[in-house]
Amino acid sequence: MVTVTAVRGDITRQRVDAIVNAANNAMRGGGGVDGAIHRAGGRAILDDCIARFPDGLRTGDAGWTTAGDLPATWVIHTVGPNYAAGERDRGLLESCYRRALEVADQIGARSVSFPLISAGVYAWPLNDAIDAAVTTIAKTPTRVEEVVVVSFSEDTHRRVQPQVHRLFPPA
Ligand code: AR6
Repeated sequence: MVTVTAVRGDITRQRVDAIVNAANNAMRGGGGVDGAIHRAGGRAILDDCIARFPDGLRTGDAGWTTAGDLPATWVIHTVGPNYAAGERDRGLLESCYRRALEVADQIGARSVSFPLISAGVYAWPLNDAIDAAVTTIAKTPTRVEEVVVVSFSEDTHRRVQPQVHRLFPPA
């Protein structure tokens, strides 16, 4: 059984097996959480992205690289739909969480931290982004034992926590 918790913080500091990155199709770094992960993890992440994803990554899909200098072992990269650019298929956003958990199972990650995919630069409406995250994590069969939903701002964390508690009541 997976346990899910919500925390406020910087995902690059998480001591888990894998952290998830909200990347873009090119898979060569960017702003937001992607920029923070590449900055903190160092050049090894970009080198691995170039080696493993010569053609980038499709929206809704996920894949892994080293985590470089980060405390985590792996970065699982996924590409959320760009709501601001008119990509509004919620199935694609749910697919990011499902595929990221499948990749976690492939590599044997047992603890995984997620940011709120598409909820920043890609401008997915926040409450729906939270609902997609929590409900998809709840219904995806996985061998991951511990999921942490990491919010960068206190304001976002205050919205995420009740949704997590609704589906995963604290012991
Ligand atoms: N730790 C945890 N969450 C964070 C961090 C952090 N260090 N930094 C930002 N967030 P975004 P997207 C939150 O914009 O919407 C990039 O340029 C942020 O507050 O990072 O999927 C990529 O290269 C928000 O709640 O990702 C793509 O081009 C959430 O992470 C594009 O942005 C996601 O915001 C992807 O946009």
